[in-house]
Amino acid sequence: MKITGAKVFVGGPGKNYVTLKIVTDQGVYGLGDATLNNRETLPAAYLTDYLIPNLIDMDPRKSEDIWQLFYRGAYFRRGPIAMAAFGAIDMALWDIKGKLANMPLYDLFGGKSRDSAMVYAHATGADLPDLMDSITRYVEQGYKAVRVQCGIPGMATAGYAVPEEVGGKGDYMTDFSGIIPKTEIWEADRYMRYMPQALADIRAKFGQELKILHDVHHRLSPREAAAFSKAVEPVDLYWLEDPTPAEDQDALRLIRQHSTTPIAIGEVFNSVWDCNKLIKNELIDFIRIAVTYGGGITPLKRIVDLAGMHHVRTGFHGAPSHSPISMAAQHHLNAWAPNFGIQEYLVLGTPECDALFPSDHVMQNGMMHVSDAPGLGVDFDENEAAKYEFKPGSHPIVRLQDGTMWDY
Ligand code: CS2
Ligand code: MG
Repeated sequence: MKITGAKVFVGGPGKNYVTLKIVTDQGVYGLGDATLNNRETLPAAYLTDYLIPNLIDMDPRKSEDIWQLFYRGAYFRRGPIAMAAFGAIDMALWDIKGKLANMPLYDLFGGKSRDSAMVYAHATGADLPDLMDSITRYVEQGYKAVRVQCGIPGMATAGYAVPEEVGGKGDYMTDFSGIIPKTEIWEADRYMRYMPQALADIRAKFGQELKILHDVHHRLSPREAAAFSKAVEPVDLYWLEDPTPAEDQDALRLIRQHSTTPIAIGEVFNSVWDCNKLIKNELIDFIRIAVTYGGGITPLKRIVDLAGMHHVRTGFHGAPSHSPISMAAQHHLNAWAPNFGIQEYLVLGTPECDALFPSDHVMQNGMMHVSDAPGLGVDFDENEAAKYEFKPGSHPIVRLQDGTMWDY
């Protein structure tokens, strides 16, 4: 059996999805997602210019050897661009494997460990009352877990993941449009004075059953992160995410020494080596690495197993930049993983997105029911894809009040 061709598509409704399609001499094809948010053309070029020419004539069933070949053979390996490109190939080869076996991927991994997998939504508010309304809407839809973010009174700009207009209603998505980034202003002391009480108010209003998550988005120093984790302990968060930038992994010890608040980290990680120390030293509770930037299903299965040995559960990244293809790969991993925790779930869910990626993975009452179709269980409509073109975007940047650059 041979790979006879592969093609990359960039574009989509409201997002520049990077979709890889690998075709074989037996008519079976596989799909992969290489979407690297706001840098989408880079993994696309890596695939088109370097990897696809090597794939032609290879046996698509040898997903392990092909992964090792590209990873070890790259020399300048790791990093989000290369790993997103390897990840897309790996997903597509697993998709082919499942279709050849006529089995959904979760069965190839070892079978289902649960009937459905809990997901969490993003509730946001310009201010706390606005956030409370947003949470109410998700609770009414049956969500059992909600990530909560709101504007901080007195902060010059709205802050991470909150609407720019006070009192704005409805779901908010960060404005990534345009190549010149927008600027947000960050004030850690104001945030630290306000947010613990806001989280306590949310707990008081919604009761003990709701799973409450909060994302600091890498903005606190290790000491501040330790103090914040301790201050929010009575809220009983499901997790506190990215309290501090994770490049300095030893800093996580300080948080552990001061608090029992569960910590989730890893959405910007690219390999098992980024996770290894945090998992082995049991400095985190949830690993957030994504199947896309983490290099695909093959390495993620290893990370899941390593995590399981150290009481670390999964909580894979699921920002809207992930296409339904990588989300499908994660739905299968989530159905199988014995140490599954929760899944972030924000697929656009518009009729345009559903037309581009037809699938029968079903989200209901805050639970994801994985498709039983062979392979990934998601398709890609090339006629629909022809409607979209690449539109460059940028993450906002963050500065302190005096202009000092900070972490977004
Ligand atoms: C966020 C991300 O979903 C999350 O937890 O931290 O949305 C992040 O801001 C984006 O993925 C950046 O591209
Ligand atoms: Mg996050």
